[in-house]
This record gives sequence, structure tokens and C-alpha cells, in this order.
Amino acid sequence: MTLRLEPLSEYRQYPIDKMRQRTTDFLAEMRRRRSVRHFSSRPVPRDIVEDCIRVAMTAPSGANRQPWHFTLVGDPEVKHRIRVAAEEEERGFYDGRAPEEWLEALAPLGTDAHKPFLETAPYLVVIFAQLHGEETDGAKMKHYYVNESVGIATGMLITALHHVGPASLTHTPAPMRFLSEILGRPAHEKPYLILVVGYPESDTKVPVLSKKSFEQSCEIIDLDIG
Ligand code: IYR
Repeated sequence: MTLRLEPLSEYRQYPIDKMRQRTTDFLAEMRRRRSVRHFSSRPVPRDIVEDCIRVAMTAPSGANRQPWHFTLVGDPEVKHRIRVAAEEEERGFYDGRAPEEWLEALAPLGTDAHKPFLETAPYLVVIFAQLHGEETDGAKMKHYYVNESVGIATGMLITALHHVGPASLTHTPAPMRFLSEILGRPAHEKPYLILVVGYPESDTKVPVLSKKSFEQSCEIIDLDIG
């Protein structure tokens, strides 16, 4: 493939004060995001979730290979099968496989092996990471930085959904191979994460959690800092 260039015509710059207002607003908006574990069955319009997935698909990726696949599941019967299989794995995790230290780390989140939200939430976005792609002739196409690329796309999906309105929950039953079987995905696509999408149940409670301070998570190396 050869390099073809075009003008950066869609990029927008804002005056500094406008940028400040935008970061202030966006930070406040993102600080309102919470993972919820109790979902209402109230439907979310599918086109809205589809558009949020389209946002995720704009993510940067290794060599622009876009090594992801999204399966959007709204069919109650398929959600039921996913719930049954996930709860079986989760029981194995909570009743034996998980080390005590891990269970202690999870205690403040109040999670357990029951995953009713996999059925009650109107949509599950099941995200797969493609270990390689396919050329039009069926030959293998190499993918690069697969985990980084799919992680970035997933973060953009979570951000888009929050910006638009629905709540979401990242759910990672381990192991997740059952998702490939239920959803008929090929072996070279590794189940990456289930994003549960819907409205929170009314009066939903969330755990009291705090985020690290800016200084705990970010160091600045600049001329004006001692
Ligand atoms: N997959 C399990 C356990 C779990 C693990 C982590 I790390 C979490 O942040 C939350 C849950 C479950 O979904 O319950």
C-alpha cells in the first residue's frame, strides 16, 4: 500500500478560554460516570448504541488494522444463554478459583456470582480482540498492539455511552471462551470484555469508592516545576 495524503479538514481548534470551558464541562461530565450493576429492562434505542459503537470504531489502532469485533446482543434468549454460562464460570471463581487476596480486593464492590444484569439490561456489547485479520483472499493479515487498540476502542465506547446517556458495566467473566461458542465467533477472535448497556434500575445504589488524586496518578516534568 502506498501513502496517500489529504488535508486535515475536519480538525477543529478552539480559543484557549473555550478549551478551558470544554475541559471543565467534560471533566465534570466524566466524573459523574459510575459503573452500575443493577439495570432496568427499559429499552435503549438500538440506533443510539450502534452510533456509540461507531464512535469506538474511530479509535486509533496499531497500523490502523482495527483489530476488534463488536457483537451487539439484544435477543433475550441469547442474553439468557450468556448469563447461564457466565454464572457457571463465576461460581467457579467465587467458590474456589479466586485467591483470598482477590476476593478481598473485590469486597468493596459487592460483586458475587449472580449476574442478573446480563439478562435485564437491554443490550450486551460483546467485544472481541482479533489476533489477526483476513485479507480479501482469505490470507492472514497481521494485527499489531491488539490489546492496546481494543482497550482504547472500549474506553471510547464507555465514554460515548456515558456522554449520550445509558449507563454501562464492564464485565469480564473468566474464562470467556463460552462467548465465542454462543456467538459463533472464530477461534482467532479472543473474547475481550462484555459491556452491559442500559438504564440504571430506579434507586440503584453504588459502592462508595474514591479515585486516586491527580498527584498520585500523574507526575509533571516541566520547566516551571521545582
Ligand atoms: N469477573 C468477576 C470478578 C471481578 C473481577 C474484577 I478485577 C472486578 O473489578 C470485578 C469483578 C465478576 O464479574 O464478578
